[in-house]
Amino acid sequence: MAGDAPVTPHKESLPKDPYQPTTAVEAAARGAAGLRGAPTPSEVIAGLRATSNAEDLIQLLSPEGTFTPRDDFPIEVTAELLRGLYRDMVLVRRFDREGNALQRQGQLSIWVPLLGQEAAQIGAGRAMRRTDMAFPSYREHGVAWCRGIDPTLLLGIFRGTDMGSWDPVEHKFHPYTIVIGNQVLNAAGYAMGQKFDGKVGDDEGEATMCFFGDGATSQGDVHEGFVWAAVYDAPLVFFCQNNQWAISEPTERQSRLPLYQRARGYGFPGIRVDGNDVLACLAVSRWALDECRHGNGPVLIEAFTYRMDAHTTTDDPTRYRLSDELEEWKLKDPIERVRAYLACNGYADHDFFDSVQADADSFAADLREYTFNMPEPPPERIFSNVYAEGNPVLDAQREEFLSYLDGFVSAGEH
Ligand SMILES: Cc1ncc(C[n+]2csc(CCOP(=O)(O)OP(=O)(O)O)c2C)c(N)n1
Ligand SMILES: [Mg+2]
Repeated sequence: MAGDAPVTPHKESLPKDPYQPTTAVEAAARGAAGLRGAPTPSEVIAGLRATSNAEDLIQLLSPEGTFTPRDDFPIEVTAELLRGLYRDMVLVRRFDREGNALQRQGQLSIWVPLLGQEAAQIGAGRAMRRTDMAFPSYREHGVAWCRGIDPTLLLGIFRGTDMGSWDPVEHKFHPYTIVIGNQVLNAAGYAMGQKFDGKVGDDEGEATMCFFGDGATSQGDVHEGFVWAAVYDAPLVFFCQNNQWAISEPTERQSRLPLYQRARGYGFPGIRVDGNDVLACLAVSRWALDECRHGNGPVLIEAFTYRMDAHTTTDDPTRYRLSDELEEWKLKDPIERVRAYLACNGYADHDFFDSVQADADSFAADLREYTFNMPEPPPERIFSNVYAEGNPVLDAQREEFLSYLDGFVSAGEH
């Protein structure tokens, strides 16, 4: 399918002088049009956080629920599409809030909230095809949802009894990765494999999407992944959810430039999307995946969003950030803007919103019921999925372990 890929157009159109700022945000971040040396700290922060410049931030649905189409990222907005995205986001948020509450009740050891990042994850997740592969970090419950993972399978990870027992090949969704940035290397290798196997080059091509945070961009693994993917033209969409915090470290401790602009240094396109706008995330992700499946990858997407809750349930964000910031981002809530658009355009009525609410309530009840009665995985599970094929040493160890368990059980019976 692949054939000899021509030189990709996006690479020819990259600016010749990499030091010349191309956008207002970059100019702000680097000081007045790059004529001065290092930017001041306030210029850095202003540049990193600027979200009002349409030139830099792809937005289709405003926080007030106004839709403005763009020729470069066309999307057919139908009632069915919007209702589906709304339902996805409401259910995923409910999953997240239940997970948080179950941790507080002692049912889970830890919870990693996605609150505020629903649009980024559902937009990206719904842009993927079944044949595409996803590599998550640990916060991607919304992407897992889109990949058809039974949400209860995520709960064992946070109870500490399981490593995630879905089949990564069947769902094309890699296990959660806690080691920051490490999945970027895995994803680069996988996408290079797609390229070597000739699965790239036309509309039927495959692509990979890799999810990581703003803090992860400071990891060596991410740099290495960018380099490998770039020089092999791997069909890889790097999807960075910039939620502006890496636990207690703000974005200005990670970069002097908006993160999407790092892509230029590696020779592939970077784009910043409003991460709280599900339509923009969907349209931009579809475009990026399409570039990749046609052999024009990789692409970096920076989804500019905000972590509305703590890093995890072990974290207390009031120690390091002001509540004003949260209040400001509540006005940009990803779900509310879709609800406003649906209601104002007659795409949904009370019955629709009530039925989604009822679905969320029964989903939550099922999750609680499951968690209170969560089965412990059998101890011999530790031997599963260690190697792709059988291994005599491991098989012998499993037998020995099973007979030990037998003895243990019989001893307990006497
Ligand atoms: C290699 C490594 N270093 C440090 C940590 C501890 N750690 C866990 S989450 C985290 C912050 C990650 O921030 P970011 O990449 O922005 O993702 P977010 O949690 O905001 O989604 C750190 C430093 C880790 N898990 N792995
Ligand atoms: Mg972060």
